[in-house]
Amino acid sequence: MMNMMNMPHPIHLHGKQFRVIERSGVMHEGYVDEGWKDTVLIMPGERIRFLVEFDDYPGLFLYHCHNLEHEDMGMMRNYFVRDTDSTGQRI
Ligand SMILES: [Cu+2]
Repeated sequence: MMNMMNMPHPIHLHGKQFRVIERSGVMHEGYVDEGWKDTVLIMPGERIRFLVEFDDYPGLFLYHCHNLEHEDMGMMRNYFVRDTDSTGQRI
């Protein structure tokens, strides 16, 4: 079985745009983290932090690796966003 952790992953969020605010690795030539994105390339061992707003609707969202072999092998996940009130309690 292929070790997917030693490969770059172009990670895509469905239905949302985001901004990369931190990258743990080095900025390689040609990388551009500025601006709004829906996909970001993450190199092996690297972590990123990003900001995304969920101000229009709650619900089930999806992210996945754009490398189709990775996606087919499980690098596709759902996450659920819930509404909260001003104190952070779920509505
Ligand atoms: Cu991948």
